[in-house]
Amino acid sequence: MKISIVGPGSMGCLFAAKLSAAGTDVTLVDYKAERAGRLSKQGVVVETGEKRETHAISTSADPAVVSGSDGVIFMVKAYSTRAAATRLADCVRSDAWVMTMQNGMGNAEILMAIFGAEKVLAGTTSEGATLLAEGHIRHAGSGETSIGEFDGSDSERVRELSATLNNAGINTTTTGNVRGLLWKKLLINVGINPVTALLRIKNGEILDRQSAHDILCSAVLEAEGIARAEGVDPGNLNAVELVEGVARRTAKNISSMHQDVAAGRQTEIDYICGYVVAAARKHGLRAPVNNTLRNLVAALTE
Ligand code: KPL
Repeated sequence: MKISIVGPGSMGCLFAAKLSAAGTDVTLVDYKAERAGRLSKQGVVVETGEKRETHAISTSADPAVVSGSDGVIFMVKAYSTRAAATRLADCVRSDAWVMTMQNGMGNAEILMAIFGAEKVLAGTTSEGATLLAEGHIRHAGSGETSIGEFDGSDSERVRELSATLNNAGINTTTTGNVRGLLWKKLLINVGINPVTALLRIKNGEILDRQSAHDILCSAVLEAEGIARAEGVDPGNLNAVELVEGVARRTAKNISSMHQDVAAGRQTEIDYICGYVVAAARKHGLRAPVNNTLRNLVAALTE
């Protein structure tokens, strides 16, 4: 299977390195030509505990590189999905799939509008990775990855991709309930990302601080209520325990939003807490905890 991964951030580098180490033909796609050149030359460096490995990965800013791929995984920030997909729109093969493996909501809808609904897969991962420098990451905690057809159908291409990811050591399951899956990931991001970004703490520290943990609980329970108002079945779960479990497994990770705030970059808050607030409004409901978290994080980078 030949895969293109769009976005050389922490998660893009992690997936590219793991797939390439397992023998999959993988290409990283960037939009910055100079950075792509440097990454191709220096490779992707992955630190895991005391171990440090360098993986030679072909990286390109030429949209045409995706034309040889069986599938394209989008791992750019949610606010860049439209621009990235538009750049590649004419180069993705007619029989190829495209998959969002991003934080935040609304990415699959953008991919469907640009590539056609029949091409779109969606997935989530709770792997924890920190970008230490360009093309240099720390894999701070393993997590679960789940993928499926956006329309919920069963398909050979999803089974094949799942096998490829598992073969690369990325613990992957398939699901027929992608909407529930995306909301489940949203609950994780709602509970962990803003709190860690605002307090500048690692994921695990939320569990050690009573007040931080209180905020996590209020934000997650509020968002879960909105998911139910949306008619989403996030599965048989205790939402707070789900988020606590991820915080525990990725305890040493610096969440993506914390990394963004520390680097002075735009965050994905509008696609996480902001999405919950907008979804609540559609049903005549309010989501004051998520609204306040949204405003606090937005104020940090305004
Ligand atoms: O998705 C993440 C993120 O940082 O964005 C988690 C799962 C919270 C891991 O840090």
